[in-house]
Amino acid sequence: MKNREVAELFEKVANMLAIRGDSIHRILAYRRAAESISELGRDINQVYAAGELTDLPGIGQTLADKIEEMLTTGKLEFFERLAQEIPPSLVELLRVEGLGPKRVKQIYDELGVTTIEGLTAVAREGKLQNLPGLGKKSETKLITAIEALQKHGDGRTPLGDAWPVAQRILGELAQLEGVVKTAVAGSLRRMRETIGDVDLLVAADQSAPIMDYFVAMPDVESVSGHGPTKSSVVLHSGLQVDLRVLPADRWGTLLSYFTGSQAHNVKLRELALKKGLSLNEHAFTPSDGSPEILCASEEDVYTTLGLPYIIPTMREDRGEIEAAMAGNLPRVVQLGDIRSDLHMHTTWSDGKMSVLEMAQAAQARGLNAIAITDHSVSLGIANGLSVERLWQQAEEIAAAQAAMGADFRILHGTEMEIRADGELDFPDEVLAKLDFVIASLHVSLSQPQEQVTNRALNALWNPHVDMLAHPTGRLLPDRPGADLDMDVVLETAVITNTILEINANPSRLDLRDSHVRRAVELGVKLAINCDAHHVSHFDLLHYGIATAQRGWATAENVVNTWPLEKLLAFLREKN
Ligand code: DGT
Ligand code: CA
Ligand code: CA
Ligand code: ZN
Repeated sequence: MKNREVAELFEKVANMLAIRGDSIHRILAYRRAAESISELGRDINQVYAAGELTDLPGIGQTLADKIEEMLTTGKLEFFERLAQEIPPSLVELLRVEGLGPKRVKQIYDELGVTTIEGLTAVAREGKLQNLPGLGKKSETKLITAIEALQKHGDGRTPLGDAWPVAQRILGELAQLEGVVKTAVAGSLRRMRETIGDVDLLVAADQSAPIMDYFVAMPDVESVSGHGPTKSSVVLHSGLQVDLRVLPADRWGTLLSYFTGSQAHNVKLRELALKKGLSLNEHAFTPSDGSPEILCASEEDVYTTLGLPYIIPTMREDRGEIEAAMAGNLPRVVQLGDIRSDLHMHTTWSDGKMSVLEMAQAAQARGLNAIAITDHSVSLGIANGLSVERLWQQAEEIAAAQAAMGADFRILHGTEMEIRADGELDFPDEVLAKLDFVIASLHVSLSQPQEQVTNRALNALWNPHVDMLAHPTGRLLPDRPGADLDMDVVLETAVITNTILEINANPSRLDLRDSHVRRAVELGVKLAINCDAHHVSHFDLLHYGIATAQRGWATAENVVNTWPLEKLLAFLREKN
């Protein structure tokens, strides 16, 4: 079996366990394992052969045994047994908005429905409305939700598509009378690279006028819920948006609960229980009958639990709660820490602005240095520079440097192609004269793992190469990028002291969060760059910062937070 097949089977088991009503811990364990394997940069069969399965995050001995069984027999006995009880096709029903595992179980038990087609049929025949807890209204909503699913699918939306839409809607809601606070929540606030649905929160005393405005917005295609505390809509783009409205004195618990992740919340609730408190979106409720504790801020929620504040991007139950309890939660890199941007393009290749315009825009955003890194000759499609044009460009850079003055530094660099055969686009004597050398994989990304990994390694071993940009070359949501052996790439980057990029463009986010985490553990140097082709792209930086935070990177790990002198000294030492 391949990585994807193992991950999918675990994900399916997690969902079947949820439908069966199993313990949340068991469900989350399978889900975590599925995630861990799908993020793995190596062949799971190799990890197994090396006896290293239990080194993977979220894989203990029990799950390692199950993986071994799958890899050696192609089957999982536990799944087969579970399937006797819970038909695997029921998992499909969870894709329908508004259908949770309990409801799916009920519809299966009472009506024998196992597929979406079966569900549509019983809904149209009016058989759902007679089930306990369901009515005519929920039946109609389910039919709408099935239609939305069939029309738009349920693929996850890239972060960079969902974020601006959420900000615009929140901006509109913030204008309404009586609105005290607004926030995004859910995976969007945690800045996951893809978003299932958008969760918005509003604090206000009166919810009705806000809900009425929300469901009537012009970009709403259909309304799948319209209630006093929660409404849900599907936009014409297919994006689903949930809105919750609650009074401001409960804001802290509301925001904390709906930010998730679910696994993080489960741990918070367990901590609360140990203190004799039950925690939900409304309040902490003491078990001894004393009055509930309201939290107006998230800080209050963490303080009540005896914890320091944990930022949303770290709330994935990847050890952050344990680290917070032990007092060694890292201070991860912040937007304000960034002092330079080391990867951008101008009209010399496929950028839209001049060197001076890029420098001025960067300075206006508070940076004190940039590297101009246009494409190299073999990337003809992006008007890559020949050696001759590269030296002509040096003159424009010198002129722009003179215009900017001593407070701002423009480095002359290149984003050099690693060709399909692994050769670098410029000879060493050219690279030696540049201030900053990026190597990139843009072509032949679908080569077999060993071949494409060797190309990356060839660049890392070149002493003039300072940074490997967007290492895998993936494009969200559909182009997976090169099948790099990430462990080898990261280990080589440590040995050669080469920077790996966290490309902030939301269609890249490459390195991705889990690779950043591994890089930080190994001591790889990182840089967070916008790969700007236009001055407006400098505003994408926050996506890269969030990805770095999700990988627990500190400012020290990220070279473009360093003072300019320290950065230049590092680059000089590197050739
Ligand atoms: P998504 O939408 O799939 O990208 O992921 P989330 O994390 O945004 O999940 P979503 O939209 O289902 O719910 C938003 C947050 O609300 C979630 O992170 C935690 C909280 N939440 C929602 N439903 C439940 C639940 O049934 N149990 C728990 N513990 N938390 C929930
Ligand atoms: Ca969500
Ligand atoms: Ca939601
Ligand atoms: Zn670039």
